[in-house]
Amino acid sequence: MKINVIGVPLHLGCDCMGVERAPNYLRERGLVGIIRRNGHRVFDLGNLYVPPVSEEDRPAGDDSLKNLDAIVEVNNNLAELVYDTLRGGAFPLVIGGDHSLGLGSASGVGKCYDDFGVIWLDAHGDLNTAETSPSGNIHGMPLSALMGMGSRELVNVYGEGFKVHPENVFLVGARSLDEGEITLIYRENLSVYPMKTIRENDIDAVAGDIKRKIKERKIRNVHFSIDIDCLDPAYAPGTGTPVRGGLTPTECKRFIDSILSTNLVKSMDIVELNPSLDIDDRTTRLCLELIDYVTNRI
Ligand SMILES: [Mn+2]
Repeated sequence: MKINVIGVPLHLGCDCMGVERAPNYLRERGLVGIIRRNGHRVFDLGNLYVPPVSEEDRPAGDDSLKNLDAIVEVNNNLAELVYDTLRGGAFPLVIGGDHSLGLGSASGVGKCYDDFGVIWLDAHGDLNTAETSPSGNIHGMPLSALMGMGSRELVNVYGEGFKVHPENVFLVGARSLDEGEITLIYRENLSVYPMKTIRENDIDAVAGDIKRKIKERKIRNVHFSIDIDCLDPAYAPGTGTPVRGGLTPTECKRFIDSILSTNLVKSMDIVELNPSLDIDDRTTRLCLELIDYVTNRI
């Protein structure tokens, strides 16, 4: 397969430095070679430009959507690159950067396919809006924006209105949800598989349930967005908002394996690795291991 690697050195959505180093950090540790050894043609498209934002650029008194303009700009460009990549018959592998980039990548997929779904593997919901977010950090808002909820600027990235039907969204691994997110989950009847459910039913059963729903809903294309904080901090400490009680690497791989076996996954994000917060490159090595695992199966 042809795989386009797209780096997004974005930290503006989490307001914590270090995560923007991840794309180059992974490259310097063999990212492209690993994918190539799995038999793919790889094109490294480099890093998207992220405009610098200074303190003076921030609107005084309003911290409900931090760094909004720059994040919208980066996401528009990312969406176009993902769209072009899919149109060219290649697989976009988007390397973050913080998870606000999921808004752009999934929007690019949505322009290519109507019948698409999103699997979001994450310790958090990323379902906040400017109104419900306790921090104003946009990396906590991309999934709600993709479904058409929240501020217009985010909802209208790369085209007016919602990009994915709520019934085609699957949130897996959540264990830290804000009040507004829980309200949204019940209101929209979202398919959410929190860690509690995974512990009670096993990760394979969860993957099986998602695959059944994918079939039922006639979803033919899947965007798979992996936030590295889905993993337990014991294995992946190098991330900005770690939460205890996450997946083991083995469970994560079993889930990935099961979802990839559908052959419906057309694009992927791997986000929120922060090399500056890591311990002995543990999380970096795990990211490379997961990328090896994924590209061995697509
Ligand atoms: Mn996330």
